Amino acid sequence: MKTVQSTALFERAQVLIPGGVNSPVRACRAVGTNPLFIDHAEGCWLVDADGNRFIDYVGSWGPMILGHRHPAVIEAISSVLAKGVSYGAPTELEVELAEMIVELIPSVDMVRMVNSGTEATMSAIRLARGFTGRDLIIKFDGCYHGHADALLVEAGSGVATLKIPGSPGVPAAFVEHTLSLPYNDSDTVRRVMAEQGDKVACIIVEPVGGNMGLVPPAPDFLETLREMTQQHGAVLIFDEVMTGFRVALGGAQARYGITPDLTTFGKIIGGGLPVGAYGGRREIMQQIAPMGSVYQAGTLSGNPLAMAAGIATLKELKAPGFYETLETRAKTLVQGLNAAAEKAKIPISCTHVGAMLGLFFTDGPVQCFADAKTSNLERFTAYYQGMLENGIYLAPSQFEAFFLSAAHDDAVIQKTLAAAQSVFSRL
Ligand code: HOZ
Repeated sequence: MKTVQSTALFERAQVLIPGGVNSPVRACRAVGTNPLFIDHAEGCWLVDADGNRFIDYVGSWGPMILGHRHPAVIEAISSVLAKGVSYGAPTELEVELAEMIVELIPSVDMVRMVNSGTEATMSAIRLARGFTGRDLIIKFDGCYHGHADALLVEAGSGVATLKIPGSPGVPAAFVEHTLSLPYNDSDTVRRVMAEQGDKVACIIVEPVGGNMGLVPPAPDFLETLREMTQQHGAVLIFDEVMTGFRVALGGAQARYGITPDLTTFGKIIGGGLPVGAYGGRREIMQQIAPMGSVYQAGTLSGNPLAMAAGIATLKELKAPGFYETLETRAKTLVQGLNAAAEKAKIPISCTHVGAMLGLFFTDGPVQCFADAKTSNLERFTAYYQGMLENGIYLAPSQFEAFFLSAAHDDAVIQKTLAAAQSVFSRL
C-alpha cells in the first residue's frame, strides 16, 4: 500500500500537533502503524491522501450511520451554509432538533445542546450534583464518558488503549468523589449503594459498553442501576453518546426498556458535525441556568450547521425498516466473522448490538473491562494490519467498537468477510 502522502502529512503534523493528531487513538500507536490521512469519503468508502480506498468501519467513531456524504445531510448543511454559519443567538433549527429528540426519546422532556459528548456528560453530572446536593458519582471500569477530570478513572477508549492509569493534570481531589465499579456486576452495585447510596449524586453508565470494545449489558444490570438509583434518590444517567439513535431509534433505553433520569447524546445527533446534548426529566432539567442555578453555557452550542445535519440525519432514521436492515447485516457480519475464526482455529468473542460491533481475541464471553483486557493484543495488531492491507478500515484499538452504516450493503459485507477469512488464516 502506497503511503507517501500520508507519511509526509504525518511528519508535518508531528512538528505542530502533539503526536501529530487531535485525538490520541487515531495516532494508531497501539497497532504499530502511522495514521492514514483521509482525503474524502462516499457511502461506506474512505479514500486516503494516497488514493487508497477502504471500507470504513469507524464511521467517524459512530456518527455516520447513513454513510458518508448522504445527499439529504449535504443538502441540509449547504442550505444553512448559504445563510450564515453561527450567530450565538437562537435559531429555529435548535427548536426543531430538540422537538425530534423529545419525540423519539420518551425519557427526555427537555434538552440542552452542547458541542461534544464530553461536554454533555460533564454537564449532566454537574446537573445531577446540583439537583441532589450530593457529590459522589459512580461510573464503571472500561466505560468512557469523555475526558473531563472526574471521569478519567479506569476509563476506556484512548485511556485504555494507551494503558494510562489515570492522567497527570487531574488533582487527586478532583477524583475523590468518583467511584468506578466493575461493569455488569449488579451485586457490587447493590452493596455499594447499600453502604453509600445516600451520598451518591448519580450513576453514569454506557448502557452498552462501547469504549472497551463492545460489551453488552448483562440481563439484570441496567434494571439494577434503575432500581438502586430510585431507591436511594440518585440520578441515573445513560451515556448514549454512542448508542443513541444507533442501537435502536430510541437508543439503548428503548432496546432494553429502561428509563433513565438523564441521557447524554452526541455523534449521530450532529450528523458528523461537532455536537452533543443532554436531556431528561423536566424537574431536573429546570435546574439549568437561566431557569435554575446550575451553570452551563457555550458560544457555539446549537450551531445551525450541526443542527441542520442532525435534523436531516434523524429524519432518514425514521424510514420504515431502517434499523431492521442494519440489524440483519450486522448479524450476517458477526456470524461470518465467527465462522471464519472457527475455521482458522482462532479463538474470538465477536458480537453486536444493533449496528455496533465488537471482536476480541479471547474465547470466553466478554462481560467487563477485566475480560476485555484478556484479549490477545498482538493478534489484534496483526488482524488490524492485515485487514487494512485488504482494504478494511477498523478502529486502531482493541478497546473500541466498530460501526455499520446503511451504506454497508450485502456485497460490502461479503467483501469484508473474504478479507477476514484470508487474514484469520494467516494469524
Ligand atoms: N474517543 C473516541 C472513540 N471512542 C474518538 C477517538 C478519536 O477520534 O481519535
